[in-house]
Order: sequence, then structure tokens, then C-alpha cells
Amino acid sequence: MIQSEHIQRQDPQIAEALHNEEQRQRDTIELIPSENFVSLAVREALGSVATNKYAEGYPGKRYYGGNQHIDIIEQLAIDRAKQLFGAEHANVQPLSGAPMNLAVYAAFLQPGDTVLGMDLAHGGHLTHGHPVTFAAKVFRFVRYACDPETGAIDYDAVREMARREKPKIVLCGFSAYSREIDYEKFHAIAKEVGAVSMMDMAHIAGLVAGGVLKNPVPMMDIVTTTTHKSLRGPRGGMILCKEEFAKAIDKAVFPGLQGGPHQNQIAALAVALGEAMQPEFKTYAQQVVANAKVLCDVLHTGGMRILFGGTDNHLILADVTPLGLSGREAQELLDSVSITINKNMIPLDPRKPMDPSGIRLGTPAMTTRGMKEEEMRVIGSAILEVLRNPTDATLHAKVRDEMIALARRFEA
Ligand code: DSN
Repeated sequence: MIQSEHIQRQDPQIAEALHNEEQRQRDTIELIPSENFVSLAVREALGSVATNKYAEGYPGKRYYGGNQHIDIIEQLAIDRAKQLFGAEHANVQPLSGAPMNLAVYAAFLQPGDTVLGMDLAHGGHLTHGHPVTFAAKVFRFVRYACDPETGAIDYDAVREMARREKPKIVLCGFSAYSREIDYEKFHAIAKEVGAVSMMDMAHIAGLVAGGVLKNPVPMMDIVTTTTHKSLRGPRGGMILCKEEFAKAIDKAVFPGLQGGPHQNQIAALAVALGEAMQPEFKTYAQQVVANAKVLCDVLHTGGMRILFGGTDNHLILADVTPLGLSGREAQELLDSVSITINKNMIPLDPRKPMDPSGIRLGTPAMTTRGMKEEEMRVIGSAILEVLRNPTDATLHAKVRDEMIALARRFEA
């Protein structure tokens, strides 16, 4: 239960909405791959007195007095991030993923400069240069693709593009791609054209921390990550880099783009990084991937078209149009039976972003709740049943009851 006696007394409308959200989370099979459930210790740090403090600057070099305790907190977050990922430098102040990536562009690019990144529909991310973003108005983004069926990236083609387009940043990383990336090859391509190599590991940071996926930090010049996905921390961002880029990154974050960092968020991040250093986190990360593989197999065996030929990480991208549904329809149907996933574009998608062909599912959240392969089989079968019978209200009511009961057995 949320500790909300003060909110209840002072602001019943907000208290009620928070209470309902807590119940929704408890009763839902949460399969959005970018979501997770933080520990009570992380939540306590987020709701702590650190939110009251301005701390523009960095530990030991602040523009405000009274930061002796805040400095300890931020330094602990920095030290833990460096230790966990083997980084030479860490900036823990980015408010979230979009400002974090913008800070990297601001550190290395002049207006009009080029970034080479992965296409959004092939698993990339909006902040990697989609035309709707502010960054795309200032910088020039060119995009590479991957093979939709196997997920293979044609590194020779990427090298050709890099030679032709002369990017200042060569960017890998993704939000809907389910395979491992060859960091050596990306880094070599970047060096060949005199660019900075960058990896956005937002989705997989927890799996890297838990040792189940390759760590890009020792290889790539810059690694960005949000802190609230598989890493299971508070919402926020973090930039890890080699020492030679530290000054440029720190200046770009503050004072370049941001003002006062959110020190309650940084305290919560320090707590989450401490959790990710524990042996149990390795077990968690292994289970996330094991669960994703089983869920993927069940969906594939049940006839769903899985993009990129399977999964090496926590997520699955599937095309639902062969079932006669759009991604939006599938999302709404599953929402109605208490399973939350999200609609997503697929490579070469003929449909629009608000009603694409695909859905994206992931296992970090329900693995935190303690679910294992057996539960993934039950959930995968339920998903197939509902999507194959989109108008069967009796079936939907039965599945909804089953999913709520299952979710309640695994309280956060
Ligand atoms: N919005 C996040 C996701 O769902 O993948 C990425 O920023």
C-alpha cells in the first residue's frame, strides 16, 4: 500500500487516483518492456527531503551552499555507476532519456552536423533522430536498417553510409530491437570516419549490469541509459563515457541544457545501483531473458510473426496483422483482459505510428514480481487466445479474471 495519509487528508482527488493506479498495477500483467517496479527503498529515496535542494553544478563545485550531504549522495551514485559498468566517467544528472541523448548531441555537434543512427521502425528510438524531434531540426540524421526477419545488421552497409555521410556520431542502441549488437564493429566504423561512437543502452542496462548481455561501456566512447527500465531505478538518465569526453559531457548537461538536478532522483538512482550490484540482480537479469525467450517461443509457435527472428534480450516485437488486427486493436484487446503491452511500428511498416502493425512485449516488470517460465507460458497462451478471438466477450471475461488472479499472486 502507498504511504499516503498526508495526501489523503490534503488532496483526496490525487489520493484516489494514486490508489487506483496502485490497484491497476497490482491487477495487471505488465508487459511493456520499458516499465518495471522499483523497490520500496528506491521509492523512499524519491519521496525524500533531497527533493527540497538546489544543487546546480557537480559534487564539490556547486553554485548553492548547503550541499554537503547532497554531494555525498551524488558522488555515491557516480561511483556506483562507474563500478557497475566499468566506466571511466559517469554523469548521473540527466532528467531522463530525451535530455540525456540531446546532451550528447550538444557536446559533440554543431548545427547541421550528421548523426548515423538506427531507423525507428527497425528498433531505433525517437531521440535518435526521428523527424518529429527538436534534435532533427538542428542536426542531420541518417538512418540504417536491419533485416526484419533475422535482425542482422549489415555492417558493411553501415560502413558505406558512414563513409558517404561523414557523421560526427555513429549511434547504436534501440527501444524495440531484440538482438545483440556488435559494439566492436560500430566503434571501428566510427573511428574510421573520425566520429564519436555512442550506444543508447536504455532498454538493456539492467541486463548488462546483471552480466547477461555484453557490456558496451569498455568499447564505446559514450554510453547513455535511462535508469528506470530493466535497471529498475527511478525515472532518469545517465551518461557513461571515457575520461577524454568527461568535460564535454558534463558541460553539455549543466549548464548547457539543464539547471538544478533532481537530487531525490539521484538519491534513488544511487539506491537502485546499489541493488543492481547485489548477486540477486544477476539472477533477476538471467530470469528476465529466460522469460522473454519462453514468451517469444509460445507466441511464435502459436503462429505470431516475430520480428528479428526471436529475442536475445527482454523484449519481443511481433506483427499482429496476420491475425487480422492492427497493433492498436491488439493493445486495446489485451488491455481489456488486464494485459498491458504497447503498439509499435515494425520494419517497413505500411501503417501509421498511432495504429501500426506491431506490438512490443517485454518481461522486466513481471520478472521483478517473481514470475518464471511457467507463468510466461500461461500468459503467452492467453494472449494468443484473445487475439485469435477478438469478439468473444465470454472468453475475454474469463481470461481477464485469470490474469487478475495471476497478477495478484505475484504482488510487487
Ligand atoms: N519510451 C521508452 C520506451 O518505451 O521504449 C523509450 O524512451
